[in-house]
Amino acid sequence: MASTMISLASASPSSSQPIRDNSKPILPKLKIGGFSVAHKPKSCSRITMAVAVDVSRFEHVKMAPPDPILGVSEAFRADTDEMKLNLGVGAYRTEELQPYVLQVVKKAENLMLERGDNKEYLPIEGLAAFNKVTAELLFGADNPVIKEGRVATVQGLSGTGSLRLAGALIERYFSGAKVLISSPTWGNHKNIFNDSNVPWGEYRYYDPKTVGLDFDGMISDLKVAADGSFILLHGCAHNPTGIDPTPEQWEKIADVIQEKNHIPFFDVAYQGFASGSLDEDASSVRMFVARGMEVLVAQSYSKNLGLYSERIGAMNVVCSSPDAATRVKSQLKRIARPMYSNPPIHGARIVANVVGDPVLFNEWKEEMELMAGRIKTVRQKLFDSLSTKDKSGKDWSFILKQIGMFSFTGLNKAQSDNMTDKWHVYMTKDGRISLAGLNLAKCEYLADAIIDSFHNIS
Ligand code: PGU
Repeated sequence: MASTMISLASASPSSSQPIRDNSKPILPKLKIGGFSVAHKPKSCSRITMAVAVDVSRFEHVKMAPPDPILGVSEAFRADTDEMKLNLGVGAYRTEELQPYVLQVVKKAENLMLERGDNKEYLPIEGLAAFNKVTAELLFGADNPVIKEGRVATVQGLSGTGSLRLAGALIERYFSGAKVLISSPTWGNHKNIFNDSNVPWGEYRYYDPKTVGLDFDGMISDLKVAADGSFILLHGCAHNPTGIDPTPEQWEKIADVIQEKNHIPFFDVAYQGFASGSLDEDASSVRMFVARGMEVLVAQSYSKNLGLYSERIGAMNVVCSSPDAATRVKSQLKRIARPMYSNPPIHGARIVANVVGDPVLFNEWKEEMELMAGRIKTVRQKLFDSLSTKDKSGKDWSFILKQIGMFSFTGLNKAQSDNMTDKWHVYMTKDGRISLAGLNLAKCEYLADAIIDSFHNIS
């Protein structure tokens, strides 16, 4: 804490308020009621008291609330119960509930060591080899938009940083345009657009009655939105609900977006994690692009390559002409430069090495299928355990219909609190559990916790 001298001057009425004046000479101090008060001789016409108080210049800074997702991991770490289970953050764990570094990642890193790759600054737009393969992975290598040079791709600080770049681009060039996000969505979307000063609204997505997609609600909300809005869509494995539109529904969504001149803005954080197939999980994005639409796509390698803290992802803007793509890219670089100058190289090289090498690429696909497969196995086991143990007749089959890392249990906040307080199961308060943090051994325990919370807490 800093000690601040406050001078109290009483000579003129206009200076009767306490003033901060660091230029005054330090005066002899008297102790009054715990404060040190500086004393000045009587002959002086101005009476000045300098009060030294222990006061921080950050006194007005309020405590921020814990993050609804990453804060759950902090609480988990502090819990000493041996049955504790962290189903909060969407991070893949092994059957032993340990973090997993993919074998292909280790191989790519060894390659980097063998080659003696340096650590020079990357260009503002990132590693060229990464930008090339990431766009190819997303759109398909032989997609005309790539061949025609119509995609502006810049490396971003994973999915979040890439979304934030797009937020800044929208704020600068589409002043007043709204971003419409699904209700519910990944919590950080709202923070990203708030901090980008981009207005946002919501479209209906989840129907608690059917525990499924509120397709009609979604379509009518897209129809009434102002023309030319940005529509944020989860490319696959919708977070938190695990409910994706069917291919037919995607087509209808694209119809409305085209009719309304909206701009589709995809967040692809789980390519390969929903179905186990990279191509299948990119099919929604590719369908919009095939219609000739201009599309924004944020990509993340946190989950599918397990590169969480390497912060590697990309922002892609598909434009109707190569010229527009060049200009958009130049502006994305301009936004990135004062924010973080240029992105980190390590994760970019890993992705470039894995995706750019046919042998490693195939090994990656196998490992991804393994990860996606383990999640599907615990999903099935959780459903079986719930169905066997719960005698109430409740239909738990929605768990099997959801895809990706998460299950949206339908538990409310009080029930979710019970999961944590009584059962030491850490999860987000919207009722989402990450099945990637669950193993077969703990499915029965989790089922007991869910049944107790669902039936005994209102
Ligand atoms: N978009 C969606 C839909 C996500 O679920 C996530 C991660 C991201 C983007 C951003 O991930 P990056 O690591 O920045 O690439 N959501 C996880 C991870 C924890 C978090 O909230 O950042 C989750 O548990 O929801």
